Amino acid sequence: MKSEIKIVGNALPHIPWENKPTGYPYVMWRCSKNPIIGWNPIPCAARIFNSAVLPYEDAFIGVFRADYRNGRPQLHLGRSRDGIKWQIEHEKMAWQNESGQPVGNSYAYDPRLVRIEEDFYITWCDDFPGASIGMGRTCDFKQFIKMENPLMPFNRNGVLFPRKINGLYVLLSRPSDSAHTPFGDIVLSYSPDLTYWGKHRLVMTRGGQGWWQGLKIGAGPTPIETTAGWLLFYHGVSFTCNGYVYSFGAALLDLDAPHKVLYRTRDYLLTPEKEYEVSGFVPNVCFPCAALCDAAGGRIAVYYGAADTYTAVAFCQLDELLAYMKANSEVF
Ligand code: BMA
Repeated sequence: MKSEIKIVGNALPHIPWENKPTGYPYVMWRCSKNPIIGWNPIPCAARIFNSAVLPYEDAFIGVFRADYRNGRPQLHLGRSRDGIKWQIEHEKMAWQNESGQPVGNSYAYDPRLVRIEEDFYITWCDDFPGASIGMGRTCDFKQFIKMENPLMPFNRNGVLFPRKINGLYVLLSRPSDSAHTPFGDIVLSYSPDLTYWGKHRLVMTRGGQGWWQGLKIGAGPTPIETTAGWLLFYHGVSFTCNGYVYSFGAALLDLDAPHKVLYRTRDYLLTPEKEYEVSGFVPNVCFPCAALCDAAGGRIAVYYGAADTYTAVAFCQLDELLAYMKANSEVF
């Protein structure tokens, strides 16, 4: 029986999609074309991963994390007709301030991309100095305006909700340190104008029974509005004797008070298993930063970085995912 719960949004008939392989027992399955972006994809960059995409006009657009051959990451724009084959621009995105003056940066990584009303907003990890959340906007993907940093350092994984809630913009973030942060919980903040942020609330903490999320957690793609709550994919990290392992799970947040967690996956949905996830520049990383949704079919395609080297895609169906989350939830 089909559930009555729906994605709030538009139909996306051309969403990249593959049906679940027959007999596959889990709720999330990988795209057979993975990895969709491999080593040395453009002349300046050795690796493109942890990137964000959206439907745009009758195709797709994305902001990509490109790690240069000197090791530093920058943001590049990319376009695709099918969401799988991407043409990434060879020059990094050029930012200007509100007065039209060019602004540079020393690095930028882990972008998220969201449409709010008529504008598109990009959040990323910026150098404030030190890891902090950068925020910018565009209305045409030609001119990019860097806005004020919303929060003080150190912070990462800034993710905006796609609409105001009770008249306020909402930003998820993960307070951190300036290095490889051995802790981290997800909080949210409200703003009337995308400049001044406050009313900070704890959303959820690391830990619980799920050792996969025992060390730290961080928001992934833009939350997906459903009639039952906001669906948030998030990464969770476990600390092993061989280093960090990045998996991802999901939570359902209350529609009107999104710091309230309704369900949360006790087990991961996806963990590094495939060669392109367990082996690369940083082994054992699955790091989701974007999701495309087809509201008509309840289909969701999650884009994730694999091993800090590749871009990959995994699929799920809203009905099946929510039923699984309800039956296997641990909220703490
Ligand atoms: C985190 C971020 C991510 C990266 C992950 C694994 O701290 O820097 O960009 O994918 O580490 O290296």
